[in-house]
Amino acid sequence: MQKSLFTLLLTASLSAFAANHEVKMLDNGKDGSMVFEPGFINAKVGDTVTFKPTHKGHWVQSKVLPEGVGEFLSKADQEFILKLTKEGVYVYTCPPHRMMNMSGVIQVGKAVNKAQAQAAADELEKRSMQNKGRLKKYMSQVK
Ligand SMILES: [Cu+2]
Repeated sequence: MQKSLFTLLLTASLSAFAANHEVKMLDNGKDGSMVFEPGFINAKVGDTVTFKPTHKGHWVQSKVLPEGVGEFLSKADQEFILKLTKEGVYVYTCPPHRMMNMSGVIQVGKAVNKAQAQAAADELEKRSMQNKGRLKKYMSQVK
């Protein structure tokens, strides 16, 4: 009883400060073609990220996640809400536009898995044919 009340209060206090971050999936944005906007987000545990299918033909797939977070793959042209349950760096991509460097980064609290995220981002960068350096720029904002 005591424990469930504590959980309830904790959940309530977390959600009171939780923010939602919106990421648009675009054919063209401020950072170029086939792009998540914004491509870098600094968030807190408990926040959510809503991926908006602003233009058609995009979706989102996880590449690197903090330990204990389940992989995700959204459906094409559908809004997708990601709940940020653990701190660390989240790297994600748009499968059909991975080669165009349509990938993004979310930092939640401390970047506990930064090395792993950096390695995945470097690999995505290396395989990109267009928009070179964009994901690298997003990763460089991880503190
Ligand atoms: Cu895309």
